[in-house]
Amino acid sequence: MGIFKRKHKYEGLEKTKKSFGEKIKNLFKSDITEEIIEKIEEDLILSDVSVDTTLKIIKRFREERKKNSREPIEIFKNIIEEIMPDNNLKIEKGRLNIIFVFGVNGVGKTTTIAKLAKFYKDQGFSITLAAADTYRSGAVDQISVWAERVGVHLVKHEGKSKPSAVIFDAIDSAIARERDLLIVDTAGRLHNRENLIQELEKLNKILKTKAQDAYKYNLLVLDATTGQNALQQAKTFSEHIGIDGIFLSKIDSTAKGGIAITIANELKIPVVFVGTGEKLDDIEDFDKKDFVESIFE
Ligand SMILES: Nc1nc2c(ncn2[C@@H]2O[C@H](COP(=O)(O)OP(=O)(O)O)[C@@H](O)[C@H]2O)c(=O)[nH]1
Ligand SMILES: [Mg+2]
Repeated sequence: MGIFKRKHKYEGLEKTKKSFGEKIKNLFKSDITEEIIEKIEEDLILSDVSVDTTLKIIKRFREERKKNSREPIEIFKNIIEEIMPDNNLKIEKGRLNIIFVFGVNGVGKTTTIAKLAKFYKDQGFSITLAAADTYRSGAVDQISVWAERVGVHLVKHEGKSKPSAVIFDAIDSAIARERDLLIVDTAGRLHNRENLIQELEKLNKILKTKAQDAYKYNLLVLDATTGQNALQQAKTFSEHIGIDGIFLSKIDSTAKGGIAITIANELKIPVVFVGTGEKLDDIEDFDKKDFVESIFE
């Protein structure tokens, strides 16, 4: 079990389980010859486990097998777990927690925020959302609808405003109301990538300096269906804004859930949630052991 209580078993992983998990599991049923190892390697790569990560897994597997008499599939699962960092998200009541959400356009940020709000509201947290995507027309309306549906407080500005102004107000409001959790929505597209990064750097700084006592967590949303592209996005963001954890959205829409393993290994950043659909409850807190068990069960 993870740090959180599991609701259900990664239902959104069906596609990955069928095309990746079952294939590999079947390979492990035969004698582990060189030919089988090569096939495992191929299947890992086909499921968006990067070449580097695949080679690392296979190398460790060979080493472990020499000194370990456990079932090969168990050794294999264990290696995957070991290369993924642990879930490090620690939202606690009785203090202000801030989740700063960012990522490129269309990855699912706003939907994710609604899911997170519901997830924590169901656990008794008091929540404020900040509508700091002030660039795209319709963005404020979209988050307003979600906030109402979930039944949480939203700080937004009417008319033209700057994201920094919304964040200032949202922090004041969250502190004044003694909220447990403030979740900040941001834009995913400005004029260009450089612009977006600069804006996010600014917002990050405001959050850090204006809410010094808060527990702040920078959450990057990545779309699992974009595969290796997601990895590139994560690299770009992490060069400029610290990333504490990753929300991997749309895992229901891909058969290549191996991207979770790649991201975790190559960036050394934990995946802390996955999005498993478009509805409010389509969210799973991430536990690497459960994840690996679910794929290969
Ligand atoms: N299948 C699936 N769709 C998702 C998921 N999360 C978000 N979406 C969809 O992705 C699209 C973009 O979402 P949105 O929240 O507006 O993205 P944003 O631009 O990053 O804020 C919408 O159609 C969402 O319903 C998910 O976990 N699974
Ligand atoms: Mg949005």
